[in-house]
Amino acid sequence: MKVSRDHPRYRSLVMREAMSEMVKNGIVAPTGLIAHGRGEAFDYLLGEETSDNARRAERAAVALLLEARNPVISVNGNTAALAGKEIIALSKLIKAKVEVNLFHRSPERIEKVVAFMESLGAKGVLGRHADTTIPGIASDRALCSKEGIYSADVVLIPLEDGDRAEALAKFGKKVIAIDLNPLSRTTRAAQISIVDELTRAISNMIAMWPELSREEAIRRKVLSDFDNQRNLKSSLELICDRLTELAEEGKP
Ligand code: PTJ
Repeated sequence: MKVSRDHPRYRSLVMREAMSEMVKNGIVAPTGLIAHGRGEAFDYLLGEETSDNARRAERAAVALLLEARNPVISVNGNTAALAGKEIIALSKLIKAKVEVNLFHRSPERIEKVVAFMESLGAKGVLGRHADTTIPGIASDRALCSKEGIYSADVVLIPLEDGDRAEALAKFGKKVIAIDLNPLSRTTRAAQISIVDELTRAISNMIAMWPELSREEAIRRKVLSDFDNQRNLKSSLELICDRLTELAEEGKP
C-alpha cells in the first residue's frame, strides 16, 4: 500500500506496513502485530517522544552495558524487524553478543530471524544452536546458548514477555528492558526499565555511547544516581498528566 507523506500519522502507517510485510516473510509472528499495536497505544499516551526519565534509563543502560563482562542483546521478531540494523550498530559499540530468542519458537523461524540479522551485517549471531536452558521458564523460550544469554551478566531485552524477564532476573542476570508499557511485568522485573519506543531508545543509546565509553567516573555516577522505581513512577505520572491535560482541553 502506498502511504501519502502528507498523512499526519505517516511514520506510524509506514511502520505498520513494514511490520505486516515482515509477518508475510516469517520474521514477525502474527501476534507480533498485536504487541506492536499495544506499543503504539502506550507511545501515544507518552506523547511519542523520549521523556527525561526514558533518557535517564537509556544512559544508565549504556553505562551498565559498558561495565558488563559478557553483555548480550536478546533479539525477537519484532526487534529484528523494527531495529535490526541499529541493534547491530549498538552491539558493536558496546561489544555485546546478539542472540535470537523467540517466544513463538520453531527451528524455521529461528533460522529466518538469525539469517535476517546476518543479511543486515551481523556477525556471530547466537541462537541457532541452543545448548542449554534458563531455569524457571516452562516454554521453549527457556532455550538459549551457553556462551550467550546463559552466561551473560547483563541482558538487554527489547519487547519481551514478562515470564522470561522475571526468570532472567531470578537467575541472577541484570536485566535491561525496553518496553513502552510502564505497567508490564517485564518493566517491573528489570533492573533498568526503558519506557521508550525501541527505535528511539536504540538511537539515543548509540548517541550516548561516546561520552559514556570515555569516562568510567561518569558511568559509575550515572549508575549510582539511577533509581528504577522512581523512574518508573515518573513514567506513570507522565501518562496521568497527559491524560489530565487532554481531558482539560476537551472540556466544553
Ligand atoms: O518474535 P517472538 O516470537 O519472540 O514474539 C515477540 C512478541 C513481541 C510477540 C512477544 O515477545 C510478546 O508477545 O510480547 P508482549 O508480551 O506482547 O510484550 C511486548 C511489549 O512490548 C508490550 O508491553 C508492548 O507495549 C511493548 N512494545 C511494543 N512495541 C514496542 C514496545 N516497546 C517499545 N517499542 C516498541 N516499538
